[in-house]
Amino acid sequence: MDTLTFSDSISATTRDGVLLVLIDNPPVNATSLGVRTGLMAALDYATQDTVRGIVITGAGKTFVGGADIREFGKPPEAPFLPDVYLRLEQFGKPVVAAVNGAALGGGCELALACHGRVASPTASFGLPEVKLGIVPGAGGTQRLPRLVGVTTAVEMIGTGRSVKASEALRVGLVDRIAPEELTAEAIALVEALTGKDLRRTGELVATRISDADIDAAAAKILAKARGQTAPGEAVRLVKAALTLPFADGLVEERRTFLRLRDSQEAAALRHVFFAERAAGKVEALEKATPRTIECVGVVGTGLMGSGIAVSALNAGYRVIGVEQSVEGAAKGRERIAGLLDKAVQAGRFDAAGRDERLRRLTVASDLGALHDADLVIEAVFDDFDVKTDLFRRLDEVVQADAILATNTSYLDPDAIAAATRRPERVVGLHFFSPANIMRLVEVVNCTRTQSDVLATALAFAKRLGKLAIVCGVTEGFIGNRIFSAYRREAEFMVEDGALPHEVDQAMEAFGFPMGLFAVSDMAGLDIAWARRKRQAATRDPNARYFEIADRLCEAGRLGQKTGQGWYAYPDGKRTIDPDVTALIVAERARKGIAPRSPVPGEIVKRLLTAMADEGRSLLSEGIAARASDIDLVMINGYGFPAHRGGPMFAAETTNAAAV
Ligand code: T1G
Repeated sequence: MDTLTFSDSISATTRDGVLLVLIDNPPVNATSLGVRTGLMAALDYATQDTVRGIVITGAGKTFVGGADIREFGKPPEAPFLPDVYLRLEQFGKPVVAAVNGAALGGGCELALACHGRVASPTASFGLPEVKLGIVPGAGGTQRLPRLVGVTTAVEMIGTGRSVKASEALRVGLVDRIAPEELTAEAIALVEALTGKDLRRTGELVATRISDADIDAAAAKILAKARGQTAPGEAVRLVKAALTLPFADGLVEERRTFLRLRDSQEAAALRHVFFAERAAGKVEALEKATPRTIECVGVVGTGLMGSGIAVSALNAGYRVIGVEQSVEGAAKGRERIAGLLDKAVQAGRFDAAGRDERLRRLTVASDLGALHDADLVIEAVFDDFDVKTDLFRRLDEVVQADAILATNTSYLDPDAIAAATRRPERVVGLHFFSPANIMRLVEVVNCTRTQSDVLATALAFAKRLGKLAIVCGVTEGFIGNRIFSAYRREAEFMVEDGALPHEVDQAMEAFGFPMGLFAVSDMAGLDIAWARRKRQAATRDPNARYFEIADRLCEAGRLGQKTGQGWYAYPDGKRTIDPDVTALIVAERARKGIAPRSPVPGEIVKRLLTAMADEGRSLLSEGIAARASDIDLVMINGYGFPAHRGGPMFAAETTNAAAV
């Protein structure tokens, strides 16, 4: 069979009069200019009488991963994707998509514009544009509701959720699933459509189940949007498919897409997209070979340890939990089984999946059980003596090439490593609670950590599906150091004249799910208080010290758990408490501070600056490898709104805007 070449990324062969078009644009077959011109050339070629129809498929494991996000910063070049898809949909012969993998964004829109869709069992379909701060721009908001109904379309496009092939078949997104010969099945569908009136998606009528269903789906999406524009715009466009003629709907969609594509929100989310892919690249490790990990030990199966154990079980590892007593081990196993039950109830996997995980779990009360573990993670009480003693004992138990990882949040992992005879095998794995849910892990490259140990820790974190960010040794690593700077500045603002609820309201309006003082009340004020009391003896007497939090703790106001903290919680509802305001006023007077209320915008600007300044220190000290890593830590571990790009991105663009 001769191969026809239509562009640098589109080629074709012919089988039984059907033109088999292959999109080959590594790494994800993004619909770059070459793909668009090649598809147009293939359609020109297919007008010949010898061609009965067209099958389009992708090379490699992805069908089409969407438009080329890297082109977004540049002026769009014709032929534009909507025009390519419109021509394809209007084509006089059957065009069938043979979806061999992920069909996302423009890839899903390509499939929607075809007259039929056959999927491999591993195919998936999604319109994730809202995750990039935009909306589908090549017909997705108008074609999807016409194929699967408005309610499903609102949910899929408003959340950006992907659906597997089986769900796509159920909702009517695909016509067939081909477990074997995908291309042959697609050719068969071309034959079945030949000579028939072609079902053009744009000519279908979008079905409405009920306004209540649509509004319920929309309400859920808007509630989670928290300051983002794209989800609301996506919902508006999908609902417009019920009222606007198809052509008008396409015009409105394209106008909205172009407006959002140039928005700050889209720039921020594109920054996050590429930042996540840069994070995993650590130059120093290019030559390091990760060790094989089969058996993972977790010492301490409390809240953190049980979450880590579940995360490792989900990734397919054998897991050995260790507690200090037989009763503790039984409780630990129960806790882990409870988390697995919750995952079954949430539909993450079925009962068989849970049982298979439990078969890979052992929970013992003797460290000797870890003799053959390849990696041991400690998740015991965050006390230096407890951890160093444990590492000394582990040193005697595990194999010489086993890796020891500390989950400490604030202690010095170098000092913990020094308690062992082989500090080069010690690394930090700072999980965020709950560890089976939170994506973020700070992988701490201790001073003596060997490069293959670090590479192994990174590979392990990635296999757990975590967003692994490498950092150096400093108190609080990246996240807690930035958060401490944020909290310190917020406290000083309260001393200077702002009130806690004003700070919280400003940061929640910026996009944080909860303001800092509300978060402190939820976590409990006593934890930080205990740390401040431990540090009192070595604190610099000349440094500014915020005492109001101490006054609250001394008054027994420890947060939600005591019904009072920065706020009062009558019936559990967060309420501004005049007693706290009075205490703040008194403290300012005692320090001789003449309070000044912040001007609009000052709170956000001052707190973002504090975070970015600390971030710049982390970069200059070599603790963080790149500014975008800092953004990812704050977004994934501390609620920084992704659509603002993270503290470093926000500070940079805010400054740029100010210029
Ligand atoms: N454009 C440009 N580069 C992309 C890309 C894209 N759409 N998708 C991935 N890459 C790069 C990525 O940066 C990385 O580069 C490499 O490919 C491998 O990615 C018109 C306007 C497809 C599921 O949002 O979800 O279509 O680091 O590590 O794990 O309405 O990539 O190697 O240099 O993620 O196998 C909508 C985004 C776009 C999908 C593959 N589409 N991509 O996952 O590989 S907007 C998306 C993904 C749009 C239309 C609108 C995933 C993947 P490098 P990877 P993977």
